[in-house]
Amino acid sequence: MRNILSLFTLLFLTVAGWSQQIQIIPQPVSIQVGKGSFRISKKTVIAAKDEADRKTAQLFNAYLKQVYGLELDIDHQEGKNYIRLSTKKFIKAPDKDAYSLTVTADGISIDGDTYAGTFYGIQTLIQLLPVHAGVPLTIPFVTIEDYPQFSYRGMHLDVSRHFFPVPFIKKYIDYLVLHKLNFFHWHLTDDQGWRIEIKKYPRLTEAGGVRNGTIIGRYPGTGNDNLRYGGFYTQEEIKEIVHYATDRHITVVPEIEMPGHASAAIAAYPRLSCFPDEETIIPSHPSEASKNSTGKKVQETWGVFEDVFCAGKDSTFFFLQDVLDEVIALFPSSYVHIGGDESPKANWKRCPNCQARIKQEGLKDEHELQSYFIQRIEKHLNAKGKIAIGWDEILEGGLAPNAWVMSWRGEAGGIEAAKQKHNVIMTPGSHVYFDHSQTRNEDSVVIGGYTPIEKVYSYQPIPKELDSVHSKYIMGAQANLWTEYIKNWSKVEYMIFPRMSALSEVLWSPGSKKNWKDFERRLTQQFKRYDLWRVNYSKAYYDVDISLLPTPNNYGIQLKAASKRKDGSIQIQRKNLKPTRYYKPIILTKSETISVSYNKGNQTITKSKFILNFNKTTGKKAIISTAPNERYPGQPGA
Ligand code: TNX
Repeated sequence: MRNILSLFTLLFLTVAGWSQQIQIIPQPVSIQVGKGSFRISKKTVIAAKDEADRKTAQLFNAYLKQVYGLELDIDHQEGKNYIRLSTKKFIKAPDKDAYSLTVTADGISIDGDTYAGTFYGIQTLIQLLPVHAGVPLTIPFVTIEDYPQFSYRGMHLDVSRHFFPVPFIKKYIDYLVLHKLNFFHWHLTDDQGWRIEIKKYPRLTEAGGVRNGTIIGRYPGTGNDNLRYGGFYTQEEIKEIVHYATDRHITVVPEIEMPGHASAAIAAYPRLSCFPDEETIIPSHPSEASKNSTGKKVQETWGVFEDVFCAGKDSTFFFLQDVLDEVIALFPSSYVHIGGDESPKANWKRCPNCQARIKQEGLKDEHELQSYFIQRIEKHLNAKGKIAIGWDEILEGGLAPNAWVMSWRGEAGGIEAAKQKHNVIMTPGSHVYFDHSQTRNEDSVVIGGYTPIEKVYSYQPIPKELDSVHSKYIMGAQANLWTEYIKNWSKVEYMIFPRMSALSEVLWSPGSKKNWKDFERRLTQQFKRYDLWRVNYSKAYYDVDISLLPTPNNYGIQLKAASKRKDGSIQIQRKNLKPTRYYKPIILTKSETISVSYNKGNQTITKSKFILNFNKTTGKKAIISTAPNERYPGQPGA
């Protein structure tokens, strides 16, 4: 009996162990765990018949080689011991990119409804592999059925404010792939640099691609670094990226900003401005080079600038159409993003050409002129078979007939557009701006805003305000990475990870499968995968919350530290003392610098320093001579 019992326990523990290993982000639609496991070895053959599946097989093989140092044979037929990729010729749900993945004693089968589906199956298989290299590649018996909830699952990258060369863009695409995202929104032009080669207008990159310097620190900054800063992608490089993305089932959406955020284009071709002879104003800390020269310049600071494309001159439209024609030829995607955000109307108000246009076209005001601008460009794109996407400002003055709206100033624009039966991509600043900090203890310069991973995870792309008829216009969502304060690649990674994991689950997994507690369990495993991929992810998840309160008898203050995580311990380090584990509030009676860290085993996960300065009133009883408003009594009470 005892033996049977322990056998039973062993079996139970093993099954529990196997299911423990299955920690996939984004959570699949259904997972059934069996008993036993299959081991990928040198003898395992990847079988794939179709050209597209063979491509996927090669990419998987490249992953195995890079991460585990293992390279497999790829064949048309499976024998015993296989990883078989096949994409069905009859398609169950073509818009769903569904796949199933089955692991048995003989091998692994991945069957996609579409080639993209099969490719997603491989991404899931990657997450079934060990999180450490150098161990057997054992995979539990499992059957997974899976498909995405939203058809648009995107990440954006601003390469204007700071430029990231081709190898990094490829890396970014790799990250999207590993998270089953399928749209890369490439923000190629802005006030601080034009980054895409346009053959007809070489000055766009020659002059518009370089700025004389950049402000130092957070806007308005403390000075200018006076370093010439530039970079752009040649058309060959653009093609290379698009090819790279297409192989990985990622659609690249190029963005060419108009009519605002146009300083770089105007610096290259001043006639695009309503006032070609007016000098560019650099509102804070211009570089020495810019101070010592006149004329139009590429911006050196951040924000919104009045010198926008002139809507009064037909030549502006001809120029933009030429640019878009070259862009269209480079990007096979059906979508072109044309910006439309933050375009001040001041220049148009005082421009005789713009005012004449308003009269001629019977427009009410400059907002309708903006709408005229976008509609005219949209018509050009539609005629070439392309769909225009714009930021939510394109609603103002009337939406272009077929445009998709990207809702960034909250969800209101998206709701309005969906009600008008326009397709919508949600990118609200409140939940998916990855340029906001994800920790309260950020020690690098960031733009502001606080968007921790919990907040991203809580996001629901379909707003409650929409009924079932209109909610189908919500195509999905996207996180944006504006790079004013992101100068290098490790910061890119630090800002996107681990929030991208939360985003992927928001967009891929069924609402019924979303569960923060369970996500946390899988996230801990995902951190190990990040380590395996050598990405620089933020440890904000382990932040220790500090609160300060007066002692009951007012002789000092008590410092309380708390962590939501239970898998480690809090350590406190005070001057001249050994670090000690935190158990209860610490009483302080004089100024001190304290380090607080979160530790797991003997590893420090996060550490922050607090400088506490005492003055005569610190911790003392305060007497308030005027009673506070009852709605704002303070903490705790008056
Ligand atoms: C607003 S979001 C912008 C960008 C800035 C960003 C900073 C949007 C359409 N425009 O130009 O980089 O805020 O968070």
